[in-house]
Parts: sequence; structure tokens; C-alpha cells
Amino acid sequence: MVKAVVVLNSAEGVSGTINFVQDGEGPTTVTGTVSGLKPGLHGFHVHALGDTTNGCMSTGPHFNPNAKEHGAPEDENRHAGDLGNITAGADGTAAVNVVDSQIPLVGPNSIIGRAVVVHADPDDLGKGGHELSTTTGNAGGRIACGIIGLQG
Ligand SMILES: [Cu+2]
Ligand SMILES: [Zn+2]
Repeated sequence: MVKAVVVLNSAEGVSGTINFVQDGEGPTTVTGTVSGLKPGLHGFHVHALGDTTNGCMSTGPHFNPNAKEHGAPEDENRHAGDLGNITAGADGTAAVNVVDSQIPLVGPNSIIGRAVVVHADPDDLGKGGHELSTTTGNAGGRIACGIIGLQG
């Protein structure tokens, strides 16, 4: 069992903690809470780099070790880091509950040391017809991020 955690940092009042657990070669379970959000959908991704020297901007593009296009978590053609959207309620809090097979915590495609990014706007899952749909889901600004670190 390998565990990891992200503490989200934000210049915009968003906060949260996200936990990752992977048992053996199985899928990774992602759970947590994000608060301080505008109600509604917010893009939620693993980005390639654990670099926050320039805030969330320096975390690079979506983690994409297999050179695919942006998509929905259930799509075959998706970035490994495409975890879809989280949904904030009227109180601005979103619960995260994801099980995904493309974000391992071990091996060559491990997400340890990369970043989780929460966006201002909904991720259109590659289907919005915008010029950014197939790269970012047109999810808008990066309002919170944190580096994925090993947890004991
Ligand atoms: Cu993102
Ligand atoms: Zn993507």
C-alpha cells in the first residue's frame, strides 16, 4: 500500500487536502475536500511538474506520458492527469472521490512529485469545441495547486 497527499495552496482563498492510496498494481483511490470554491464544476487535474516557483503556472501541462489528447477520465484518448471535474455545492465545498488506473504512485508513470491543480472553470472534457478543448478542456485559470508527496 502506497499513500500520498497534497495540501492545496492558493492565492484565491481555495484550500483543501487530497489523499491518494494505491494497493499493489491496482487503481489509485483519490479522496478529499476542497473548499473556498465558486459553486459549480471545476477542472481537476494532475499536472506534469511539482514546480510552484511561479505559483500554479509552473506546474506545466496536464500529465501526459502517453502523448494523448485531453479527454474525460473514462475516455481511452485522455491525458493520464485528466481527472475531470469536482463539483462545489452552494457552500463552496467539493468532495473528491475518484478511482483511476492512470495515476499510479509507483513505477515509471508515478505521479509522486507532480502537482494537483484546481481550475476556475469547468473542464469541457475535450468536447467543448474551443481551441483549448483538446489540450486543457478550456478550464480557465489555475486557482489552487499542490505537490503530490509520499505519505507514511
Ligand atoms: Cu489543470
Ligand atoms: Zn488533459
